[in-house]
Amino acid sequence: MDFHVMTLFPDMIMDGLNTSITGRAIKAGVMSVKAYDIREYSNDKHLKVDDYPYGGGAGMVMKPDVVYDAYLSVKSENAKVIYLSPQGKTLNQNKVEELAKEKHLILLCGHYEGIDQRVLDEIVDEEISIGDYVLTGGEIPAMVLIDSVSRYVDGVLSDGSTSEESFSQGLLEYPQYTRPEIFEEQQVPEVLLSGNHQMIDKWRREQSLKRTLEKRPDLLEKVDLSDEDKKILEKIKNDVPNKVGTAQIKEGGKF
Ligand code: 4GX
Repeated sequence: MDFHVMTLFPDMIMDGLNTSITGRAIKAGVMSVKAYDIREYSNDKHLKVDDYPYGGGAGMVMKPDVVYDAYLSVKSENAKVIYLSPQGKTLNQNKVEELAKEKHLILLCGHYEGIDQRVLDEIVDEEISIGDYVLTGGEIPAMVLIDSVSRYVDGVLSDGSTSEESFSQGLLEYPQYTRPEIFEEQQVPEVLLSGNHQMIDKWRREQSLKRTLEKRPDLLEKVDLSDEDKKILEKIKNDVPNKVGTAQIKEGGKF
């Protein structure tokens, strides 16, 4: 998979993604990341890329002609263009999996007060946000998107850990433990040492359901639960009274 990033800070993208797992994947050739410096497409001797907003107001706006010329040198037949902005639809794991099916993605990073609307209307296929907070530019969002999508690219992860992970099934992950067996007087849950994989799987499913109920009860509304899952959840709710997400149900709206 090929990621093409249009940015005023190409080093930020390359330094970030040439590290760790994405860095290894790029070196192995299973994916590529190329950053294009928008400033190189300025048509002005001072390399200006922004200007004052028509109508007045604070800050600067990135010039449409410069961004368009950069785009013309990057564009390819079948590449989808994504603009990272707080006004986009929030990125989630379903969108990540969907984007991983593309062969080429062009990611456009804005700075200042954003980019002239006319060039956005001309070239952008999809606007995506990484969350409801404001950053200084679109580079970190672009890196977040590439990092999350790369996990679904064949050959990036050594094991098949994306197919199993519980978040992709709409639940939170179960807790993990490694050696030593006792840490600060806390023992690793006995079942994990039993070697009984049927019991281990059952315990982990229970832990995923319990965690999701306690930390992110909103996720349970969207997830497809088996009859067995529903039974386990009922048992958890009755076992632990007054935990988050259980009080309203048990007390019938008393709070
Ligand atoms: N998820 N930013 C975009 C420029 C900008 C300003 C105003 C449109 C309107 C962000 C986020 C994000 C900062 C990237 C502002 N664009 N991007 N940039 N949250 O905060 O994606």
